[in-house]
Amino acid sequence: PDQEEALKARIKQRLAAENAVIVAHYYTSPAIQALAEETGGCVSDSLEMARFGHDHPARTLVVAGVKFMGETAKILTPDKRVLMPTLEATCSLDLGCPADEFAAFCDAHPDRTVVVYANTSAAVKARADWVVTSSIALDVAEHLAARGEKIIWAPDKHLGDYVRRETGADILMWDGACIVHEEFKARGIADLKQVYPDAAVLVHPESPAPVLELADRVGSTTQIIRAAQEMDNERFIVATDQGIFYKLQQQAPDKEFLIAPTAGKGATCRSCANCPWMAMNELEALAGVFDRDDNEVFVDAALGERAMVPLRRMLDFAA
Ligand code: CIZ
Ligand code: SF4
Repeated sequence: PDQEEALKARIKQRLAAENAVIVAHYYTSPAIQALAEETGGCVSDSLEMARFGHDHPARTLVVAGVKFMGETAKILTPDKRVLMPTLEATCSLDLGCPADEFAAFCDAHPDRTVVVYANTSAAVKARADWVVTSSIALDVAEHLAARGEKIIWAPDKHLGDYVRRETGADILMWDGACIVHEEFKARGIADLKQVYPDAAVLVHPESPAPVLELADRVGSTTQIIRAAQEMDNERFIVATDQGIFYKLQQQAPDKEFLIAPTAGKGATCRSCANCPWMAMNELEALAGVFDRDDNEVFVDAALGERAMVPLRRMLDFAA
């Protein structure tokens, strides 16, 4: 604890000296989220992180999340310095959608509007017509379907399936998945519901269809937090990364949250459903963030300009 306090004090001092602010995701550790809040930074989903980083006057953004979030920040604010605790923090969706293969896939279907999830590289975004996050995925698909547009959806097939079921949009799917959300098990959730019949089930749409079928609400991280505040239930079973429990407990302190079961784990699992790349955002790495030379995010200027187009479309649509 003393060591943690010392690290936090050091980070605060460096943030002030460097005119920097922390932009953190809900899936980072409680210590990181608390520090971001104490220092005037933000804790949010990837859409709000993008907006916050763009609007904030700080010269340097310290992005505590995964690589695509740092890249998005750099694309939207090329004049700012964007640092990350480590550039090794990536995402199975980003890894599962290599830009060259994706470009060939799009080239083979030129009649389709290309919609990519925010969880992709700058090069994949540069090939897209739209970028979406889970909080606006349904709205964008509905908008496109209403205009009669056929869609390429990448990379998350579970989110894409959900969008297709809900909107009836004509979707050609890339085969990608999130290694965290894909592990939630409908059987385990049903068993837990037997123990706590009063609990409402909140599910992120990166989860497989059988899990979504058990949901009382399906939504993005922000929508899950809102549901927990609004719904009358006192107990919730939550199928998303357990990092979100920090915000859930903060925003709904009188309620109880249980992590949805994943493969081979029991109902009281505390270490499951935790993104290994988000977990790389440790306090030690954050304390050293200004002193290394291997953790600044750069995006090729021409590529960034092309990726900016669908990103701006996303922000304007969500506004
Ligand atoms: O699973 C993720 O990485 C999410 C939910 C990102 C986001 O949009 O906030
Ligand atoms: Fe990617 Fe899943 Fe980790 Fe989010 S939780 S960063 S989608 S691997």
